Amino acid sequence: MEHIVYLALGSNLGNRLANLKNAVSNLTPQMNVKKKSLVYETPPWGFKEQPAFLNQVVMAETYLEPEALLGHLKRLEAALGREPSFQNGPRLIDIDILFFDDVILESPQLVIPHPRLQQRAFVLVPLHDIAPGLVHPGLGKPVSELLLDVDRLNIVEYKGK
Ligand code: PH2
Ligand code: MG
Ligand code: MG
Repeated sequence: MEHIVYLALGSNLGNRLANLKNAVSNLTPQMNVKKKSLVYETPPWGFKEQPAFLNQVVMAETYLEPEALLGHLKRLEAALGREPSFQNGPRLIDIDILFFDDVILESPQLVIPHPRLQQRAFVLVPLHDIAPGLVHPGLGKPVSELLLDVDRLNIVEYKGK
């Protein structure tokens, strides 16, 4: 069965924009990217003493099931040069699963929807670009409402330089 998934991408090391672009273009052929948000420059959340991030959200179709999708994304992160860091620490590329259809899943490896997405303006702002009416299956609220409860200060569209 074909699934609709939303992914959050982030980078704050190296050529951040190239890292996002490489990640999106290498989601294929296992995934068919249908929508892409703008790219935003965002202040680091969680651990503050690190460079600013670029963040983007994409919507894609895939036949992969959740665990296989996670494997695909982890292999892609490694292939693009990601090295181990600490929780919320700097990274060349991070690709997180936000939503997988309206599945609610909690396994030791994977929690869907992403458990912290509702706290993160760097996810909700780009997600709102492509899916304002998408309802969070656990919280029962659309992205447009979730966005009202986060601080989106200093999140700006990134136009490169
Ligand atoms: N990712 C994190 C921790 N903090 N902050 C921003 N602005 N953007 C991120 O993608 C990000 C973060 C852990 O994955
Ligand atoms: Mg992450
Ligand atoms: Mg991650």
